[in-house]
Amino acid sequence: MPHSVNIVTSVLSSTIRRWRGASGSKTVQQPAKLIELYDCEDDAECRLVREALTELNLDVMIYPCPKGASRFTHALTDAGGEKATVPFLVDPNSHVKLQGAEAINAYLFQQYRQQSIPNALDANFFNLATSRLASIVRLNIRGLKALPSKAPEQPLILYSFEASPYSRPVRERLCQLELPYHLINLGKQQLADVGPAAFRLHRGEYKPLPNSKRAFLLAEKGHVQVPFLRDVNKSIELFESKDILRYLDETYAL
Ligand SMILES: N[C@@H](CCC(=O)N[C@@H](CS)C(=O)NCC(=O)O)C(=O)O
Repeated sequence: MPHSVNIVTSVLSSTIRRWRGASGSKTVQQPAKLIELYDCEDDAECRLVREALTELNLDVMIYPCPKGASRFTHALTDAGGEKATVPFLVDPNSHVKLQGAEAINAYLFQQYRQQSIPNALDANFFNLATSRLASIVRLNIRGLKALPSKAPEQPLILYSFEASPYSRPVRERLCQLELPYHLINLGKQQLADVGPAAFRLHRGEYKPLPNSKRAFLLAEKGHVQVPFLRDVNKSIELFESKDILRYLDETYAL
């Protein structure tokens, strides 16, 4: 599929979900230990969980489990039993293990915002239906299937936010290749963050919130743009979605 079509259907996907998972809270502190999520990028419930994680500004270790997956299926059943399925969340901070978007999102909001789950992220009929539709427009009608791949020694690191149209194709490929990744959520925290990286709606010098993950990325790399991939195994850092997709295929697909 041409990259432009890939991005257009990704925009459509985010629009169907009304751009949930675009904004993130102003929270600075991350929990002491990284939350873990067994996830499939095009699964309707998994999407609702990832939207909640962006909204709560929580980073997470993603263990991709696409159709026909094998790399993390044992870890998933070890964590949740024979019938465990995605989305499955492990929070080592509170020793909580949960399955399903409803239970996971209720837990995340209670634990990390002391609030009940907002309607927009509840696993109700409407949200599940729009989340399914958001996958259908990506034209993977039969669902994301595992592709043969090499396992990296260390997980990759991806800066992204759930609704980012440029990041979604990268997350899908990471999922198909069953590549584990530390997902750093960079949801929009203020008006100045809004817009594509090349022409933000706010004119003038871009100033992220002080002390935020965006501010750290700006200080380190000179600009803030997602997707941004770090592969510590190969000492590679890449900003452009097209380049990242090519890199993943060339490096990890078999
Ligand atoms: N040409 C880039 C475009 C990336 C881009 O504009 N990403 C948007 C999010 S979808 C972004 O970084 N916006 C600025 C921000 O979130 O601060 C690519 O293909 O990766």
